[in-house]
Amino acid sequence: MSNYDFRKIENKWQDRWKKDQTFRADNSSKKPKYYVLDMFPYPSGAGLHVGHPLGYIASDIVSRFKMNQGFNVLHPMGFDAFGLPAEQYAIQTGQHPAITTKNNIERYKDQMNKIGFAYDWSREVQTCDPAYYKWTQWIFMKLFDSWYERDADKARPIDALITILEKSGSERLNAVCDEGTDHLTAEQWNELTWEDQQKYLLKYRMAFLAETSVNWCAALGTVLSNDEVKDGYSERGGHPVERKKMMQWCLRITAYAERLIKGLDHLDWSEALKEIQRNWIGRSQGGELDFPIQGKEERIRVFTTRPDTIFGVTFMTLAPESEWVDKLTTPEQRTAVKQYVKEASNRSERDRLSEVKRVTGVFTGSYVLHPFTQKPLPIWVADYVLAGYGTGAVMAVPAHDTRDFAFAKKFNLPILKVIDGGPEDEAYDAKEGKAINSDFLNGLEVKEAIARAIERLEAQEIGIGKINYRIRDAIFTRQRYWGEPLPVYFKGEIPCLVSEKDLPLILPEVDKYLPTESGEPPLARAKNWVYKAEDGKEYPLEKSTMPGWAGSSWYFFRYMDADNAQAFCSKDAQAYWESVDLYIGGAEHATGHLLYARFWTKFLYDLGLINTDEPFKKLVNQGMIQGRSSLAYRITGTNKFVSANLKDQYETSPMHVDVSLVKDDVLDLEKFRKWRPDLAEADFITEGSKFYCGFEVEKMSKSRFNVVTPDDIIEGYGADTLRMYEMFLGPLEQSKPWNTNGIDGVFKFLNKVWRLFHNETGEWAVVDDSASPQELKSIHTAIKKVNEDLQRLAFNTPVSSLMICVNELTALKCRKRNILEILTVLLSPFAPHLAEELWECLGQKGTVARAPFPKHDESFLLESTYEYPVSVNGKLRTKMDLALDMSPGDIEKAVLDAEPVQKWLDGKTPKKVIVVPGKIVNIVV
Ligand code: ANZ
Repeated sequence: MSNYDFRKIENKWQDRWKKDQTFRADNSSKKPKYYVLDMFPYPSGAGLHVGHPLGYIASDIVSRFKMNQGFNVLHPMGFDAFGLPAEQYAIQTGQHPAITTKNNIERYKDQMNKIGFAYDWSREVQTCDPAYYKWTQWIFMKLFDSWYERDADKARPIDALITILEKSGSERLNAVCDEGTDHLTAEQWNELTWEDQQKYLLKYRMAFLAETSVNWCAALGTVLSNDEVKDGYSERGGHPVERKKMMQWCLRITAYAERLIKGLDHLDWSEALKEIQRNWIGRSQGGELDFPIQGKEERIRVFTTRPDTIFGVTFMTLAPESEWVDKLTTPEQRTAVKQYVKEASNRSERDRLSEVKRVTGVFTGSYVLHPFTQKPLPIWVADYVLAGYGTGAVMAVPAHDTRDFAFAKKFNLPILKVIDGGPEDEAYDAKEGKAINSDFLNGLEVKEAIARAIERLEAQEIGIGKINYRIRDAIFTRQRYWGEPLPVYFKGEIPCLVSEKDLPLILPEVDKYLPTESGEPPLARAKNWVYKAEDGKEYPLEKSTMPGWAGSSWYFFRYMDADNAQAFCSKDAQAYWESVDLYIGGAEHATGHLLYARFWTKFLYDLGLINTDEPFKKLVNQGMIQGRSSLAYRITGTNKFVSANLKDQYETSPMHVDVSLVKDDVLDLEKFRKWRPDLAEADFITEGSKFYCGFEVEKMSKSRFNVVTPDDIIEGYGADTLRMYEMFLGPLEQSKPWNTNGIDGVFKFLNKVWRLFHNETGEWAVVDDSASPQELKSIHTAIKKVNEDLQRLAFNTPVSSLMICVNELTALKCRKRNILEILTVLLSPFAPHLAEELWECLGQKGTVARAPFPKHDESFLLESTYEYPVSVNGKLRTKMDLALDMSPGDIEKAVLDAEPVQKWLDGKTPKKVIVVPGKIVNIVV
């Protein structure tokens, strides 16, 4: 090969790797293991753009580096293949989502293979594959068949709960269950009908049915998570979303709240990411206390983080959804309250919390009594109080809480500052009598005062200390087609699991992917969507499917043992691979996927099915690659466009232009006119002969015509250039715009590497001579840098080090085998195709991916020679490179023998030779 023919090289090695299964990981190896994982993609119709592979390239470099270091590396890839886009497409076109998904996956794999990833494709998973979702369903069954025992602090099989209930009832049970679950004695339990026992168990199961208030999007026919709703509209499609109560499957993630927080301490994740999870889980320590209702026997319970402010309470606020609202509204207030509750129900939780300025509320007409002072306090309804948090009721302390303050201001309610435990308002104090004994809070720091207040509340049986978590149980159903069917059928109202032998419960065919006319999910359209139970009778199956995050909550275990038909992952495979050593993916999964995956891992661990309770030891969020959009400025209301630098002279509106029509910001007018029929007649005001576009850095997307695909780059420069260039753009975690300005430089670099091994006429030119100290120094400097940088997951700096090294070796005209062999291995994680080719040419057997990674030798990095300035009679005449460890006598001899010095001596014997080792040689004649 005369020059760097990247197409030929890359095709050759991609075929070879596939044929030889080079990157197949071994489940029973004596080598140490290393598990590198990317967050698997949802295969969208648009394919990969250059932003997607950023993380994949980084993880691939780490995988290859670890292979070179002698690890048995697991580096798999798969597809998160259930999801909304394929289903929306199905609704529009009638195309089965399975077909769309399959096509998209093929496209993705093709694109990935062209980048030369070292994946073990034999372990590929697709979440929509029945052989895979069988186990997703199986895990769901385990969740249904488990409960959480607080004393043991873990999930246990439901049978253990049944045994406890039979023997001793639930009185002494310390378990996670629905709010307000009544206690039963053993007798009561044993006397319950089967139906009632099942209903009771549902209050404890880790997967349970509950009526929940959800974001219902009628247009999409499904429930959306809070993340998927923006300002009352669906993020996807912008359809209106309303709050609605629905029966939903939920998972009791709240049982794991504390463990999910504590587990973070031991993970090698960024502090920022940990903080996001901590905030999401939202632990708050405080107390719950009861306020008696005036004129009634009942009490309203509130949750407060500041029980020490109890003497500053001047009113109470209830969530509009609170069941107290209806009970406490007086006839005079009924119309106003009804109206208010209706309005509030259409505001999303996020809006209700964030719109601090929009203070709204309504008086119920009723009062509670202050638990210490007995003073009546008005009860209001306010939508800043959330139904699902705490008790849905707040003791309002306007002097100490901003939202309560705003509310008190707006509705003219008293504001009472608490100083040293008691109220500031002496008049109040006097009027209400001396019964208030708030002395117990005097002179304490807030923290102490809170503790003291809780003690007092508990002693007087007014309240108890309580830790609350903001996280809610996770809704686990979607009223959609393209997801895993829940392995559940109904005997009347009672949900029952299908038998394990009937898994997978295959997603049925339907005539349309829409909800039915009566609003039932698409599965209601399936013929015969029933289950034949052991009693021989047929029962209706659940019609909702699992949410998108089901399959992604455990896929990292499946890769360990992907073909296992007997188990989701064998114990042996799990014992060997244990957990993911390095996980790379987008920051947008901070609260969704990463929490669910941790939750399922802890659950499987509790049941003894796996050996670890954290799935991802180290995690890195790669930055986004933004698009660099091109804009052409249209003179408003015309079909005339003006070059960017002249645009201020006109009234213009920018229009996105496909980036493929633009080079160095200059628009190809010919192509532009052909781009769209309405532009065929377009006019231009140019600058000289050129028409310049403006630009904007923004998200890469089809609608902005700024998408660059890896295929485009590979076509022009090859995958090795793409890989190195993406790394060269900057630190992995940073977001950066795609900008091809530097790509030529990287391409030239790889050509330069090629030319180190080949002479001008393209022939192999590597020689067996021994290396010089400078060559050794150059390569060992690179070895050191690359090792150190990859160790700390820096990918841009080793690319520069390799460039420096190649420049130096080129300048030294180094074609020496022992140097170039090292260079080839150093380069191989970054530019694996080129490295394999050179490795083969060097006569090496086997893949460069398994060659030992070079280690540097510190002694080569030290300066071993020094360039002595040699003066004759005080005038600098020449310079000489001499070893630093030479004796002054040897230096003198070497200098006097040297030809340039002989010339200056002109046959004379020097009178004096002054040698300063490591500095200078001076000759006096
Ligand atoms: C009295 C008080 C005085 C409060 C004070 C705060 C400051 P975190 O930290 O988020 O847990 N609260 C309780 N339940 C609520 C609900 N369902 N919706 C909205 N707000 C609720 O917040 C707990 C505090 O938020 C509680 O403590 C309560 O107000 C309010 F100087 O009680 B606090």
